[in-house]
Amino acid sequence: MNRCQKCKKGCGLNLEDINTERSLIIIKPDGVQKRVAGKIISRFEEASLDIEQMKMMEIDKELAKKHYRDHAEKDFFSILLKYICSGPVIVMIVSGPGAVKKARELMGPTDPGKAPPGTIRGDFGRDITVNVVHGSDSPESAEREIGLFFGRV
Ligand code: RTP
Ligand code: MG
Repeated sequence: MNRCQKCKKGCGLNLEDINTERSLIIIKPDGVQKRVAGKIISRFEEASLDIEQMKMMEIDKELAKKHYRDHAEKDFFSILLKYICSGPVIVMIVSGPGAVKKARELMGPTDPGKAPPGTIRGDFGRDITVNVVHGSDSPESAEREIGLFFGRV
C-alpha cells in the first residue's frame, strides 16, 4: 500500500490522491465547428486523465473577460474575446496526477505553427489566436477557472 508522504503513516490517503490535480479544458468554438471535439476529448482520455465534468455552452463577454483577465492589457484581448464568444464551446474538468502539465503537453504550444504533429494544436489549430483548445496554466488558475465555469465542485 502507498503510504501518505505527509504523515508517513496509514492516514488513508495514497500517493495518487495527493498528486491529483484538476485542469479546466475548453474546446474552443473552432474545435466544435470543425467537428473534432470527440477526437480532442479522446486525447485526454488516452492520456489517462479523468473527465469529472463536461458541458456545452456559449461564453458571454462577461465570463470571457473574467476567464482571460490576465490578458486584459494585451493588444490581442478584444480579438480573443470575440473569438472565444463566437460559438458553442465544450468545457471540461479533467483530473489526474499532474493534470495541468499533462494537459498542456497534450495541447502543445499556443501557436499551432510551432506545435508538433501529434499535439492537439499541432493537429487541429489554425493560428496563434484560433488554436482550438484552452488548458489551465497552473493548479491555482485551474481552481479559479473551475469556479467561474462550474461553481464549487
Ligand atoms: P490558453 O490560455 O487559451 O490555454 O492559451 P495559452 O495559455 O497557450 O496562451 P495565453 O498566452 O494564455 O493566451 C490565451 C489565448 O489568447 C490567444 N492569443 N492570441 N498574439 C496573439 O494574437 C495571441 N496570443 C495569444 C490564443 O487564443 C491563446 O490561446
Ligand atoms: Mg493561458
